[in-house]
Amino acid sequence: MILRSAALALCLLAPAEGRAHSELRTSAPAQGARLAAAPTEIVLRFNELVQLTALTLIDAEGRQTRVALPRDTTPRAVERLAAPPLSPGAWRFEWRAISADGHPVRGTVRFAIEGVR
Ligand SMILES: [Cu+2]
Repeated sequence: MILRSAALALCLLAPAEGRAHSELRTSAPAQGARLAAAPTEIVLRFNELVQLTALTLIDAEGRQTRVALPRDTTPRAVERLAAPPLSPGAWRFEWRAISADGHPVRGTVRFAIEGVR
C-alpha cells in the first residue's frame, strides 16, 4: 500500500519522466483551425487507449455545451462524436479523460468557424 502511494505520488509529480500520461495527438477540428463551415463531428486521437469522461464546447462568451459521450465506456484511442450545431465565431472544446495509467488528463483545443454572419 505504501509502495503504491509512493508510485502514485511520483507519477503525479513527474508525469514527464518514466511512464508518461496519455496525450492527445491530433484532433478535428485541429488546434488553431479556421473552418469555413461548422464541424459536424469532433474527433480526438490519443497516443494510447483512454476513457473519455467529458467533452465541452465553449463559445467566445463562455457559454458551455456538453457533448454527449458514447454509452460504451471502453477505452479507445480514437473518439468520434457528433457535434451540436455551432454558430460562426471563436470556439474551444475542453476534453477530460482517464489516462492509461489511471490518472485524469485534460486539454483544450481552440478553433474558429468563419461562416457568413
Ligand atoms: Cu499518472
